[in-house]
Amino acid sequence: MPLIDLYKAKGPLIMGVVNVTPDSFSDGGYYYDHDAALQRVRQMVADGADVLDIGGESTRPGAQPVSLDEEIGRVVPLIAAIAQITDVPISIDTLKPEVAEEARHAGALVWNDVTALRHDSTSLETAARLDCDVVLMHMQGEPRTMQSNPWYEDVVAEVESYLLERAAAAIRAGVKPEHIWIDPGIGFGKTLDHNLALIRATARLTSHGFPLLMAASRKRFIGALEEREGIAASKPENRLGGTLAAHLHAVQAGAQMVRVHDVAEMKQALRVWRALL
Ligand code: HH2
Repeated sequence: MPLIDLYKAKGPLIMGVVNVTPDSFSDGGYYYDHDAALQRVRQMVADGADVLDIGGESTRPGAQPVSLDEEIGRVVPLIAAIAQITDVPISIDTLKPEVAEEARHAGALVWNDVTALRHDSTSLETAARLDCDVVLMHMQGEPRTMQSNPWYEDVVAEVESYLLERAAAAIRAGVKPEHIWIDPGIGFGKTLDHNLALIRATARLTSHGFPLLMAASRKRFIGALEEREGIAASKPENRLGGTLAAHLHAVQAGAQMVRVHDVAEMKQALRVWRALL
């Protein structure tokens, strides 16, 4: 079932992050081991995750690129093992079409691509053939250098037109419109003010008919806001308060899914938010 139908049945969805990488910015190393990752997945399912996002290559600035074989080895056996223990939909966070394809065969139902199907010339056609949900994310530049000097004339208008253009390209390639999700890409080639403007613009970004994923969890802009106010930036694992604030703002404005490291806390926040509607 497309995730949009799950959203229609359940309301705002929680995507739990499982990074199987030694160097992710927020939880790098903790879940690198297969068994530890599986344990983390069990906990996220118990905590109420609606989708599990499995990533085998970090996208943080300066992260080491991972070979195709290494990435497949990290994520595919894990996805196969997850599919054995739960019906919760699995998402593969990769920019490589070959990884998406293997992951799909192992049981993944969503391709989450931070390059919006631009990384490889076969990405668009692969997405159409795999017949799964796709998350198209905005990024300025590439992960290694994207934070060096992000610049926009009008960040909201530029991100919006990029996402609509990528959605149109996906549809032209044969991806079903109901499979398309968009994501403004918090922290991907953006300053603090760019990130704040995009979160503030959630209602506008959701007004085009494509469901929106907001992924602010533990991101650097939360620490940057603290620094702007003259206090030390919190460490990624201490950014839960900022994460919940950003995500509740987005959900209130119509975001259909949030991507988090802390599923139980996000679930509780959404429960209270919903009770107050
Ligand atoms: N952010 C990260 C990874 N994947 N996917 C989408 N759709 N949107 C995002 O904003 C996004 C993403 C980076 O966060 P994280 O997974 O915590 O770290 P890393 O890339 O270092 O593994």
